[in-house]
Amino acid sequence: MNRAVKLALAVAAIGSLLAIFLVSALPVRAQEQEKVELKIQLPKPMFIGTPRNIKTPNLEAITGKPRGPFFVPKGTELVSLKKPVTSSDPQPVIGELSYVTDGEKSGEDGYFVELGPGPQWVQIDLKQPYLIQAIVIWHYHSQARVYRDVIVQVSEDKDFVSGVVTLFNNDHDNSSGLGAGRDKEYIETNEGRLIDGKGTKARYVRLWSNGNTSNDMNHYVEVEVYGQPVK
Ligand SMILES: [Ca+2]
Ligand SMILES: [Ca+2]
Repeated sequence: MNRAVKLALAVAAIGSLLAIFLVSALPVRAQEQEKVELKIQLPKPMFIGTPRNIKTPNLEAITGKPRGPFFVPKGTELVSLKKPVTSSDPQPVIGELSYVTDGEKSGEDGYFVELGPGPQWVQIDLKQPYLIQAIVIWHYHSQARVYRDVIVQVSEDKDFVSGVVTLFNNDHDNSSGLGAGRDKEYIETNEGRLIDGKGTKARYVRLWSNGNTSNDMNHYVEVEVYGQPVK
């Protein structure tokens, strides 16, 4: 066999190996990365028009437009429904902690849980780790208001001592003491606020707030966590 033939055979062999690799690897990757629009069931809006007189230093621009689509990997599902909820305020002033994950999102009275004043958190135990793609929060949506120091963290540690990832933090002046955040404050609506989970692996989700522009109390109508099981 002369050198040219040997070289041609070697190139052919490498080429076919590469082809096998590409054919076997590509469909898996394409499947993993296939994105679909996240479908979120929204409650009925409770107010319309321009929010009145909200004075707060770190508010995002109000567009009045609906939230655009949010895309998640195919196979992402609601993983928080009816999951257990704990809180820094274990005895809510109004309602029950279970309201946070009961699937009811109405803005009417009787659907929100009220926690005491000052910085408070609620925590959802997803019962197993998930790749978290999105968290949607409805604090209270029958009146335009801004909740202070909204901080969303995830962890595999139920005490949030180690491995804590902060996904959202709009406490621009660090008044809640968890570190200053760069996210903007926002007005509550029936759309809730969608936080990008960025595929973070975690079992527990902890959400902080520190009163709001109408009163010092903390409220939740519902929190939804969307994720994929960890394989
Ligand atoms: Ca609820
Ligand atoms: Ca603050």
